[in-house]
Amino acid sequence: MRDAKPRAIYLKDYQPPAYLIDKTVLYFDLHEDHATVEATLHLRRNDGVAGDAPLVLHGQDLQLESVALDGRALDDDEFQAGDETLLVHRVPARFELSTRTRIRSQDNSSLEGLYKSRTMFCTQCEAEGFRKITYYLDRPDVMARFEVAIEADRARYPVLLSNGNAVAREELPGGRHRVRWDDPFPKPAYLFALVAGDLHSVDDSFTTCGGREVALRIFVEEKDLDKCDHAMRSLKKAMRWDEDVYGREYDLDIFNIVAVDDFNMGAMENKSLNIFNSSCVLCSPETTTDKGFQTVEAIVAHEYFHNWSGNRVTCRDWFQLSLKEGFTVFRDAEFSADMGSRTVKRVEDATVLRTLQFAEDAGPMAHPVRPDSFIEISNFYTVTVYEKGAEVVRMIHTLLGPEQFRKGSDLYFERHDGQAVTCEDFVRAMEDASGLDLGQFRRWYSQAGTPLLTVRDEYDPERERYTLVVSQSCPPTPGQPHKEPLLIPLAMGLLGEAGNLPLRLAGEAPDAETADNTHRVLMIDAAEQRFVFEGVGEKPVPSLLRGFSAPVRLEYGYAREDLCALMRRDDDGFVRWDAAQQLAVSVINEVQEQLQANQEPRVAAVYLEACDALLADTSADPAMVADMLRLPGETYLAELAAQRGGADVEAIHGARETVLRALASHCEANWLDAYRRSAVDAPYAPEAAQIAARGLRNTALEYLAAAREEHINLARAQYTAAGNMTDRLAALRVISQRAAAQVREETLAGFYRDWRDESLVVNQWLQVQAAMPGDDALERVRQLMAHEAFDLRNPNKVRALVGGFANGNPLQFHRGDGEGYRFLADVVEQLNSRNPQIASRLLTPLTRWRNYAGERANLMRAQLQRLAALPGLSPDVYEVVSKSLE
Ligand code: LYS
Repeated sequence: MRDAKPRAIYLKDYQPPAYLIDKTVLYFDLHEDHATVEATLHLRRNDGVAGDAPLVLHGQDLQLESVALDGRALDDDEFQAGDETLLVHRVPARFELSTRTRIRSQDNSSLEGLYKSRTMFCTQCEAEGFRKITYYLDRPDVMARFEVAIEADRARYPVLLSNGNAVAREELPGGRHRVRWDDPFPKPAYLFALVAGDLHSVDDSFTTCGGREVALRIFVEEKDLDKCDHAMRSLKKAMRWDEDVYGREYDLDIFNIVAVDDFNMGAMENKSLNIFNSSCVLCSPETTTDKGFQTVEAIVAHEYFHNWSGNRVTCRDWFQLSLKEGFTVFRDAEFSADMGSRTVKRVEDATVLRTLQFAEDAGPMAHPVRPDSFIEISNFYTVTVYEKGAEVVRMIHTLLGPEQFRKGSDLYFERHDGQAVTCEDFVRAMEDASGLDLGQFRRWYSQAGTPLLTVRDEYDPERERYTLVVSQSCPPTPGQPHKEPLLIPLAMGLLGEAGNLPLRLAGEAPDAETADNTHRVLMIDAAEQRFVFEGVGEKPVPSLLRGFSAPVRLEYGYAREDLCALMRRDDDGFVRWDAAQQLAVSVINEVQEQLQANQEPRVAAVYLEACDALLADTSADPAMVADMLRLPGETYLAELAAQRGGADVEAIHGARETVLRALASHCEANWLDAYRRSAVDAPYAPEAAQIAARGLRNTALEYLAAAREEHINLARAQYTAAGNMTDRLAALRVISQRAAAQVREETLAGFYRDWRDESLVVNQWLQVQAAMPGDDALERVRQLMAHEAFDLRNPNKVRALVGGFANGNPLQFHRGDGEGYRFLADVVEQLNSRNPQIASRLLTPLTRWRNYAGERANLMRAQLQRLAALPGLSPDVYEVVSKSLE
């Protein structure tokens, strides 16, 4: 922790490194009360750098024991070890620098650098964690070959892993042993990894398209050996998919995954040694929900795909983070779409974007996909860099088409293999391969904020002309008061009485019509544009932003009947879902106004009937039906309300609950029918059809329990009979939300008795309780923090309980006396010094204080101010708090 205010760094100040490292030789000597790290760096002055440039290495929380240059120990006046750097004066053009440092991994609670998770040693180096291991040029544009030796107690740590290939194993005196690893691929330090533990592995193998036999291993604690099959299957599918779709083959003979319990993020793509949060690798039908299975498949694939998009071609600096993350999220989203249901995946991703990313764009931490500046890079592993970044790549895919896009990605990998590059290099490869000019498109990387498309239309029946007038704008964001027009691909169609109408723009010859002339992508590139369609024989309903073709908000004055028509009949799954959402939002808003005017609330009949009809249509995809009938969440509604002046938490909750109950009772018969008919008889499998059936059934259960108290019995019966965690947890959630106190408490207590030994299941139990209604909710959360099942050092537990409360229980988090805010700030204060990354992430809901009406905003801000005044604030928390108060 520093005393001076942390300072921002800027992309415009980027300078190439003064020195490069060709080879890094590391020796780790691991003990219970310390570890020593000996590093020999083979350094070389970079071209064009002045001969008197000092060498400045990064280092943090290190105890330096010795420094030697080309084998000669340096005197005290030949180097300077500061809090965060080691400076060596007067170095030759080529030399070897050897340091010996001591670190205290056992006390490292930041989970960054080398630390202990329960009984094992592991590392997390992205973004700037390697400097907590040894003095180094800890920046991604310095790529070195690594030779690593690990020495440890043989009984406690029989497994010693690092990147690349194991080249030697030796027994040592005193019950110790040593393994040496060589990684032939030069890499930045953030991709270094080390693991030492009493681990067991599930082994398999994969033969690449080029005939290379790759040994695949997933290392876990012995008790978890039976939970690795799905991850292994997912890995093999991902390896095959990357060959088929991107032509990318794996490049070493071994690929390891290790599961660790204490981990700040989901997983990490260290070269050939991926380290995973155990929640993102372990699964079994008994302990894991469908959603959990899908998450594991997606994250295993994501980390594997990084081997090319991230490791072989890496980032020049951390401002370019989206180069690897945006592209890799796009790749894993397409993989998931190919493995399951494309439309359902698209709807899920659009939901994440519209709820979380649009909110980030509208808040004080808004930043472009390629940020211009940051104080702490850990704060920029965001939905903007990842998910919006993926949408930007998706738009390039849409603009180029699949074949040109593949040519572009081939060129990108070929041109930049082994290099550390920029987002600009990616776009240029796409341009060079396709011949398309992406000049204006580049603004997506530099401009923050969510663009708004406002659409009007005119229909001229005489001339059979239909005109769409599309304007774009983008609200100001911090540091960017003025925005330029973007290039936005707007996928659309026109819905007529009998289906989609053929599309012909004025000026196009009738014979320009192609096979699919009912769908097209309009290029929006100016503040306002008109598109005139000819030969339109009836007034159509426009179907806009098909497939969520761009990460934008779109406003068009749909009548409710139009939304019903789209919901029922449009070709595009996203548009159907979005129409249902828009309809729900308008109905909820109407009820909110009625409630505020003290009127008897009336839920629009068109909406209830449209939903009932959808539910009765047994030919519809059950996953889509469930998605379409699920009401928008309270947090999303609050964000929408904030744009119109300020969110009233209670009114939103009340209105949503009224609509939910109306939908529940109006469709009760069909909900019951859906519940019964979507029971799955076959043995559990995490595959699309079963997941869809369970999704609809559990949605039906939620509505049924809201319709009538006696339906709680269905939930109780399902809870008892459930053969998998998806159904059991869904029933538990319904019981925890709607059952009478005694049933609720008994069921929760029984669940804990049954699952107390499964830490990941216990996290779900914590999260379910964090979201429980009632004025005692906060008290329950406080008590759970003292429960044996909770552990402040474990990020999964903190996220489940504290994050689950602050993000998943809006009514109680925003209670009028401000105690929810105080509670969150208290936890952030406790975590600030222990685990700054998690502390800073927890703060997100408080940063939205400007969204809330009246006194709530003041209470939220007061907690931010309290945090701002604390001594010893970490840069992570400092950045979020100070930007939120600006
Ligand atoms: N690169 C990792 C991933 O997204 C995340 C690293 C997080 C570092 N703070 O796969």
